[in-house]
Amino acid sequence: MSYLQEVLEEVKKRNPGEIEFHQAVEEVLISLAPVIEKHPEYKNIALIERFVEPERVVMFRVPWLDDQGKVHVNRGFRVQFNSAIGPYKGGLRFHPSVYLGIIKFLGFEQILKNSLTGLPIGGGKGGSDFDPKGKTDTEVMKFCQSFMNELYRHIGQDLDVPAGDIGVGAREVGYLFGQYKKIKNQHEAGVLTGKGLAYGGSLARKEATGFGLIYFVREMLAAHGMDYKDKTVVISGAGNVAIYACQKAQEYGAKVIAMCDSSGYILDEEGIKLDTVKQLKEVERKRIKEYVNIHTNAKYFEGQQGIWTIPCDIALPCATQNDIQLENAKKLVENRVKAIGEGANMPCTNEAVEYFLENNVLLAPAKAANAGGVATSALEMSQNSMRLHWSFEEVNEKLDHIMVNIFKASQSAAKEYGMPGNYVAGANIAGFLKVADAMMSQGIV
Ligand code: NDP
Ligand code: 2IT
Repeated sequence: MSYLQEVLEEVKKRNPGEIEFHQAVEEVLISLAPVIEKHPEYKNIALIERFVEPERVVMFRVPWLDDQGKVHVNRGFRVQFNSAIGPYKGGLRFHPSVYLGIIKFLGFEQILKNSLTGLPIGGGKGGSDFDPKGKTDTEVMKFCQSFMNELYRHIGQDLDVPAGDIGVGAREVGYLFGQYKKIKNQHEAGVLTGKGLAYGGSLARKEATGFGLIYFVREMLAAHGMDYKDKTVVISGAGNVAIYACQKAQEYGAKVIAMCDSSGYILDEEGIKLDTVKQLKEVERKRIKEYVNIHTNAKYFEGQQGIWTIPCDIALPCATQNDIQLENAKKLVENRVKAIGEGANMPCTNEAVEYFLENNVLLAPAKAANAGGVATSALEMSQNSMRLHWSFEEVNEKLDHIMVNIFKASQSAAKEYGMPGNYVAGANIAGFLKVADAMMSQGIV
């Protein structure tokens, strides 16, 4: 058995039941084989064994009172995975499916993603099995305050800097920040990112993940002689990432025809009217099916998975993990999809990724393609440290530049290690080499 295979088997044995974590580790370790061949010294210092083991895991009780006075108990998590290149950095996810295996997969991916940004941020992730859906503002606030009553001990602007993810947006970050400030009696702006603009947030952070995805895919298409003009695009999700991916794709002349939430999808052959989606999702917090009441030409289909049966040139999964499974991948290829851009984290199963690559579909992997969000979070931290604000244009320009660099790094690593055009392997290798170098330099810690 090879060194990497041994480590993978050990990960599965030591972390029983954490299937998403196994999946994420497997995908990365497979692509590191040529790196280990070139650097046999990594084995002697157990570099990979250390890389797959979080530096620290915190799990805690989050009790809160609903509006009727009933007590609920949720579970909170923060996984501080790797601090080799900077303070732990990564979002918080509030979703009923959250358990340790999900947070560990996200934290593990975040190490390499953050490395790819070229900015000084380590990898971490957190969250809770709390479901914000159907809760009142007061209930969400009380939950966030209780969550922070424990989390504050473990975070700080030079220690660990959380942000949003599924179910955590500006509203939740605001309540979390308010409670942190109350406990610490200090306006430590850089402790959280994705903040409101009135108290230290960065312009363009809200747009950053979606815009960044579109910039990365633009570079990938260009490298293969294509662009967005008149391309048909299908986007899963209707949250933060999906909305701003849609906006930028439309600006580049693409025709986005479908979006979804976890209940079902809308198909608008004339092109999605994004203002309606923003109003329904960002303002009213309603379901996507309401869209067809406003635009009667559009159709709504119950069930989210059917979205992948729609013929399109570019598919952008921006909802959640394992959204595109092998069967969906086969259907997309049959319908002649040209490119996949992963806006969500691990939205394609490993089998689906393999199938796309075998069938010469361009694939922009999540840890490279959605890194614009965390990169802009790091720019928010910089602005907080300097106590100043950059304009929207300035941040957006920096973001574009970062995405171009991430594409180039993934492209050249893929080429150097004998897999040209395989941006999945390229991103894993480019991200890993910097982390490995930093870990090597810092001794056995
Ligand atoms: P939001 O909470 O804003 O939106 C999530 C969207 O995905 C909603 O439309 C939601 O539908 C849908 N969704 C969530 N879970 C499921 C599910 N199990 N099945 C089907 N649809 C689902 O989250 P974000 O847009 O912020 O995050 C989307 C993805 O992007 C996640 O994978 C996240 O990790 C990743 N990401 C986010 C970044 C950020 O800056 N926000 C940065 C990089 C990656 P519903 O409302 O019905 O639940
Ligand atoms: O998955 C991700 O990169 C995020 N949810 C954003 C993390 C961040 O710290 O901005």
